[in-house]
Amino acid sequence: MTIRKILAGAALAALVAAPAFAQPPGGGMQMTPEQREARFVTADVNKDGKLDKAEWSSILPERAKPMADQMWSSRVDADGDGFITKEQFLALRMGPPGGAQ
Ligand SMILES: [Ca+2]
Repeated sequence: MTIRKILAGAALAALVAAPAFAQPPGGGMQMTPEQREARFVTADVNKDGKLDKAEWSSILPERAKPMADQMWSSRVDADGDGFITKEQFLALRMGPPGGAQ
């Protein structure tokens, strides 16, 4: 009886735990590199392979747009050339405002 209970419990635990392995680390909230690249392509409306501030700010979430100027100059276009390349875009950490810089 006790052994049957333990076996049943182990089987149940395996069933419950199994779907967790299908989830990416972090609960799937992070965009994959492929999704980020697709976003860059969407934002690059003039297809010159880089984003200017207007293109970049067009893909910001609404709540982040009031901070677009500050984010652009302090974090995004850090070298101040007026554009970000795809490599720079993919390297960005678009974390919540006030997070680690
Ligand atoms: Ca562009």
